Amino acid sequence: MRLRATVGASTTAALLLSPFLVGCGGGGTTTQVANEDNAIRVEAYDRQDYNADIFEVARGMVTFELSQVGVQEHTLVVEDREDEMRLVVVDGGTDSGSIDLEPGRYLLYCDIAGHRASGMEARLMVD
Ligand SMILES: [Cu+2]
Repeated sequence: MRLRATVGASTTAALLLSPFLVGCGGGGTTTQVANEDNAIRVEAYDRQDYNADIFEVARGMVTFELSQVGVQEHTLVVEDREDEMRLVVVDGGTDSGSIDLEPGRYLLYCDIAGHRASGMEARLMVD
């Protein structure tokens, strides 16, 4: 919300950028799609959110590449499949792992205490 406090020319920039400010009260969802190798990039932010609301991948082996943007430790797990993959990022690092998924709808979330409750989850669509 800091952008809204700016005035003048900056206001125009804020309005232009607003579709990309996920979780900033503006509505709209963002989607991240896997690449041709069925690998998908996920960024974890200090505001306890990921870089998209919906992640789309293809069935079969899916590779998640988690990177930390900020300083807070974050994780990435698939709900009900937590014992198969748990990615952890600290100190600006990255982590990656793969999981075999059938078509369906899943939930991704961060299992650090309190983070999911703060909204650190996203939908995972497997086609
Ligand atoms: Cu987290």
